[in-house]
Amino acid sequence: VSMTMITLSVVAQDSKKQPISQPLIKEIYTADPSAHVFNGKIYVYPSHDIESGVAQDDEGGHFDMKDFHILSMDKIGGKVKDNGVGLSIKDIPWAGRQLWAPDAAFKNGTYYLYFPVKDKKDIFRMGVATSKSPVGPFKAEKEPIKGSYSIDPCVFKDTDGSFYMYFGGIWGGQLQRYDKNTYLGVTDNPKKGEVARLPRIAKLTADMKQFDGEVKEIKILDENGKLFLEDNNDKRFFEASWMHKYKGKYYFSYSTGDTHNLCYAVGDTPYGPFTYKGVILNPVDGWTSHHSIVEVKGKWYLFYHDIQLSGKTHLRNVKVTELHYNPDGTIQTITAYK
Ligand code: FUB
Repeated sequence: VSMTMITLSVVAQDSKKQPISQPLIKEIYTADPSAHVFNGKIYVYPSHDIESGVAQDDEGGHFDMKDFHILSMDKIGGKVKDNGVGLSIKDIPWAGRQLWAPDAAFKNGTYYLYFPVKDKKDIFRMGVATSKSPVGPFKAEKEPIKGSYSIDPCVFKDTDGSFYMYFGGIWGGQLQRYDKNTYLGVTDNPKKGEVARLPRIAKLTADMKQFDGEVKEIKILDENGKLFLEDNNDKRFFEASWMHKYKGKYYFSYSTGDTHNLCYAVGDTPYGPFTYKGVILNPVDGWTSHHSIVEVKGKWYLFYHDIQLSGKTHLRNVKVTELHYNPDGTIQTITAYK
């Protein structure tokens, strides 16, 4: 997120446009929904947007979130419950500011909440917190995950029981500050002509609290097997990683940020390479687009957000709509407004 996002914060809303779905919850602002089915129930782990009064800045400082509320529901279309504060920034010992998009996982009776937050030096790192309940309260580890950086963790459980974290986000998400997992310091945003920055993957250790080995880049290739350039900003990775598996293939989906598409690429292993396949969700109202994809009782759903309730880019609301595949495994593009 960045200043461009702020200046475009109120995207002109066509009054004739009708949203295809309604906010899951209207009492609080929520964004970046990571949805999971745990023990037959649906849980959504979103960011909790607030108006904190922080001035807008180049790096999305006004996305100044301070806690997480976990949402739950028995079925899609059913009553949505806000389970209150599941984790607060004041209970993360190393945190500075900006508690951004989380994800969650379940293993051996414990729920794990993964989150990016800036440390006291204003550098994004990834943290983990645990609970015996899917809705918390979660207890944060004392330190960030070693070797973690940038934003937007997605924790994926493969069918063999291995867990992987996908992550990264450019501009305010700081991914461009790293080369070969080394911090370069504050750098310019990626420029046209450069190869687009790549999302990262790390396998998780058996205790789910650390990276098992080196963080690796994952390749997103065009139909000719070439990496995207920064110039291809309608297709290249910006932020909001998500991984799901469908009919044995690995679907890596993400936001293109400044062009506001949610798109996807398909591969044969969790590490890729992934070949770009198309747009899942056309741009929504608001600058950011961030999602998850989950199967519930044999149907597939896209959880996403827009700014229907507030008209402001930093006060978002999460939604859900059904997602459909074509017989060849490609995903039918969704437009969030009729
Ligand atoms: O919610 C804060 C940031 O905005 C997220 O980390 C990005 O994915 C974007 O949605």
